[in-house]
Amino acid sequence: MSSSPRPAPRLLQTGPLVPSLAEPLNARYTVERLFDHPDPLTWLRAEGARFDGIACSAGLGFSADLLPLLPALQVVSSYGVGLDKIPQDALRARGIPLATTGGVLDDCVADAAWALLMALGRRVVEADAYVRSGQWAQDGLNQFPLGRRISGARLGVVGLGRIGQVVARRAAGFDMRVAYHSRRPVAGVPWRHEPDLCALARDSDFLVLITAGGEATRHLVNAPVLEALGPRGYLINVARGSVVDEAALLQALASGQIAGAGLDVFDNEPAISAAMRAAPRTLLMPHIASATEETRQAMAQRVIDNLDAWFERGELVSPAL
Ligand code: NAP
Ligand code: 8YV
Repeated sequence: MSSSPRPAPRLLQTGPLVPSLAEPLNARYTVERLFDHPDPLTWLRAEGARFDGIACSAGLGFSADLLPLLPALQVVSSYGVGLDKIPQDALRARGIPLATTGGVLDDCVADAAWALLMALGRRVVEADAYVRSGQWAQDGLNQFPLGRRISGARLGVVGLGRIGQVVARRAAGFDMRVAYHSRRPVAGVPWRHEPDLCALARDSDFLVLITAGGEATRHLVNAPVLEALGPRGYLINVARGSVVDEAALLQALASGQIAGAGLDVFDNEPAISAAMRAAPRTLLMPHIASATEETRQAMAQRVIDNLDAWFERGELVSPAL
């Protein structure tokens, strides 16, 4: 007698996902969307026992309140690498493995940090506006404000994890002097570890933030760090808005205490403050550091690969917990 095929595992989708992920996910699994329900917790109290896995994104994550309502939960697969919106402690306590897209997006996030760094230093966006507005024709040659030299400059990297190491590696092509800050020195890398973040800021022309987010790094970059970075120092943040004390940053930009900032991430994104939108000497991006066609496709595929590996073999391709 042939056994009937096993039903597809049931996934709870906790927030919106890009179509390049949602569509293949729906084709392979039985997926239900928590956020379609007006009172999600009441619905989960009745239905939660049916779910084997969670599919979520790093940007939205999900609340720890969901977990007690999911007694059969086996695995969580997240689109992205940030863990700041994922209830890591509660997952760990239940022994539920978490997969992210760690490693898949390193190059593109590092490239985006470099795009901000180069554009800030060489005033690319201002220069474009200057030419288009006709101001160049009015001023004549060589009137546009001078930029800053990138080659040979000093790069400080805050957080030398997967992405931070790629940011640092790229600097070799620009003959830059690189140092980094993290809680623990990283073995086997050629760059100097600086345990004092103010000292690193003081010694940097460009300070790139690519630490983890969450409580441990909240306002790591505060008024004293910005003061140390100084009027010739640029801040680049591709980590999380919470890593920077935004009020102190706005103050430092307004007073000229730092040279400028390139930001991909913010407090309260996407509804960032009016003060931030109007801040001088800033380049702002809408949290798109990983957003290339190639990388976003690879991230979607990795979310699925992690789920398939779990439900087929009890393993994860890129475990984070
Ligand atoms: P990772 O490999 O886990 O590296 C995280 C780094 O942060 C490590 O070097 C860690 O070193 C450091 N760190 C953690 N807590 C710290 C603290 N309190 N003080 C100083 N350093 C600290 O992570 P990753 O894959 O490189 O990603 C890093 C972060 O980038 C993610 O968590 C995410 O928030 C952000 N990200 C943003 C985008 C975007 O679109 N803008 C895209 C991808 C990722 P120690 O533990 O030794 O301190
Ligand atoms: C994505 C990110 O924009 O990986 C992360 O932590 O911040 C970005 O890659 C995000 O995950 C999409 O929700």
